Amino acid sequence: MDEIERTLEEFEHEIENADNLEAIKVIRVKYLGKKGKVTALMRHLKDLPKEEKPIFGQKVNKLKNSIEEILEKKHEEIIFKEKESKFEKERLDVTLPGARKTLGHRHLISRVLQEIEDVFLTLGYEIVEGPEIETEYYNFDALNTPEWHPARDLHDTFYISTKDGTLLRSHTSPVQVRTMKKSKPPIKIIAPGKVYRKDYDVTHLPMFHQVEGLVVGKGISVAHLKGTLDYFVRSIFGPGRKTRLVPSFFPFTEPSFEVYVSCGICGGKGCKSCGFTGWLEIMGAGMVDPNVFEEVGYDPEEWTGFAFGMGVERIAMLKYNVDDIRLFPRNDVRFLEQF
Ligand code: 2NL
Repeated sequence: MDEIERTLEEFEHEIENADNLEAIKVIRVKYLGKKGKVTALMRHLKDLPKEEKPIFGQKVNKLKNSIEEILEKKHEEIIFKEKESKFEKERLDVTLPGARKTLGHRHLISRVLQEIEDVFLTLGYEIVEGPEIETEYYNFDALNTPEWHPARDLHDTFYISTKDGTLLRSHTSPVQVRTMKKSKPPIKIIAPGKVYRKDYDVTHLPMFHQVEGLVVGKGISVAHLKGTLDYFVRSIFGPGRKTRLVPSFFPFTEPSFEVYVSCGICGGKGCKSCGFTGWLEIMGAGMVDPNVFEEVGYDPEEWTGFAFGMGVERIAMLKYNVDDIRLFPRNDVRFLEQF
């Protein structure tokens, strides 16, 4: 009887300190297993005198039932605690704001180029493209550029080979020459693309983007050129802006002009950003030189035309008030994301 009492006390002490399922299993085997303490007490029953058997039997049974009950309770308790600590570890605050994804966008130069193209598409122009590796013939000769012209200099143009006259085009005019040679007038085209010049400072890049335009027809005059440039300027810079033509010179146009737009900052009064003139230069233009028409097989007595050429980076600088052209290809996100 004392042994039963002691077994229970011993069991209660051990179960008190058990804190995981493995420990419970060990205790269960130790007491209720085949070689366990309770099982041993059961076996002891047959050695007792007949009259002591019922009482002893009852007590051992009670002991066995208590142990089973306590083990079961402890088992559930541990499972509950383990779940609780697992949930605590996996705790998630669903009310926290999400991590915002930053969205990229197209480069400012791509967008301004698209805007320029859209203006001329609206006016019914066709977009034509051509090779960036050109020949001296298409880049200079066909455009009435004399042998001695400084633009042909090794210091200004990237020659690939001076032997066969291959070079990186310095403007997109050769695309227009190729188009005129391939098709008959009337034509109305723009030629956008990359061009290359040996220049690098706040207003010049060795590679920049150009859009040239060419219109050839019967009776095309400076009035058509001025009207077209006026429409272009107001589409890109806003309806309040004025356009002005100033006499200039290019080998491929006669007459030639520098095209100016009224300053958007001072409204034409004169300020620091327009050099106190009230005007900003945006492109070159002119009436196609008869020599260029002769070269491509158009009769200059029958056809006239105007042409213009602009730098996309320059248009972007004027429109968005950027003071250093080198910021565009530098691609610093802190700059790019401002547009
Ligand atoms: C400038 C000046 C210009 C042209 C480009 C052109 C093309 C042909 C015939 C005649 Cl095929 N002219 N292009 C005409 C005048 C000016 O560009 O300063 N561009 C940045």
